[in-house]
Amino acid sequence: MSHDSSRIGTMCIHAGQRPDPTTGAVMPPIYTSSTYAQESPGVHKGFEYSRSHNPTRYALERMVARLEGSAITEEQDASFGGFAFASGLASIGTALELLNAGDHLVAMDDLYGGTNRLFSKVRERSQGLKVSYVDLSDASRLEHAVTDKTRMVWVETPSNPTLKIADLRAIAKIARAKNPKIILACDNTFASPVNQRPLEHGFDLVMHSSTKYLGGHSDVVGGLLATNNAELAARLRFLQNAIGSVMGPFDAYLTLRGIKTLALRMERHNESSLRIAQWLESHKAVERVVHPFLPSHPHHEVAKRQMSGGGGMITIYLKDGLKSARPMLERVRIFALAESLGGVESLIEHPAIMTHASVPPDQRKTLGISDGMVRLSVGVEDCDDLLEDLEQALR
Ligand code: P1T
Repeated sequence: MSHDSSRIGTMCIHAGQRPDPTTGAVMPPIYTSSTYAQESPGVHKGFEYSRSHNPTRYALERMVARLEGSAITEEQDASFGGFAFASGLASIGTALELLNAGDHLVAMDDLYGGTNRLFSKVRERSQGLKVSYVDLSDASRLEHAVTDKTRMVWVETPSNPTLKIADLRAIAKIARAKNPKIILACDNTFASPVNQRPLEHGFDLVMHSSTKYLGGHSDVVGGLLATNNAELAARLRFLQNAIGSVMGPFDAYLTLRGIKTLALRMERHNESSLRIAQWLESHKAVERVVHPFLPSHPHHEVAKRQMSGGGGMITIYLKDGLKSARPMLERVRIFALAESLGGVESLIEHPAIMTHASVPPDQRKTLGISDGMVRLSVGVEDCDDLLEDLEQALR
């Protein structure tokens, strides 16, 4: 059983996978053992201790590395340049350890609230990082933002929650011209590797909150990194073990199981969310609808070039602010009022009060994270039911 297809639907099931060498099991066993017996000190089968090496975690790590288009071989890195962590934020925390104290980081201005909090309230203090928040949906702004001390550019595209699109290729071109060694990192959570693969656009590092689309069933928290740069892979392998915020084997198994249907699920997320976004655009209670594949999106052209589908996220601005947002959020029946996204079930939330409450109010104001903003994660239910649910809630 082996394959070399680079088609995403096949890759989601087979990439980096191989039958278990002892039994032939087609799904990797959940290896719970925290340690591995050695024949003689230092003589073992490549597995010493489960924080450092775990076969179930490796199976997931190989999968995400291949899905993101890494060409790293097993000789270069045991899991092809993929790394799994206890949460999305744990993976970002480890990626930031690639930097030294005092380094400068250019970050997208619109980021998940927890990422913004990690940068500004933790690592600026504990690591002395200097972070510039820049609207990278206009790549030319990077020209002026990069300094002699810039060591990393951190992009979220589509961004959370305003769904801005950054032109990855343009950013890579500008950054490389300034300094080829700057690490270009992209949080690919909203797109998933089915819709967008940043390494193909010249980025070095991809990050996922696998809590979202990759896991896909709102039943597991996790984070992933993938690189196609062997030197970065070696540093990440060291850091993953040295810091130790690794994903456990049960979670790795669940995430891998989720990924098997990722391509199928994304097809439905892409299709239903676009249909709902179009419907919302003509609704009288709605002031503005943001979805990357709507022609009205300010970065629609870049989105169409860079992404094969628009993803399942929609952001809307209601005309009467919180006065109409609160009753709508209380009245939905199929959409669950909850943080998170990317699961099979539809979720809806209020970024200003919920996911982005940790973003300072003045920054929220600049970004347009207002009281009338509502974020939808369109699930894979029957789309007619979702439309009816939104219709009755908006009424
Ligand atoms: O929650 P965790 O697995 O630690 O992932 C953090 C994270 C990182 N990046 C993006 C783009 C994210 O959306 C998240 C988590 N986001 C939510 C919980 C949310 O509702 O937006």
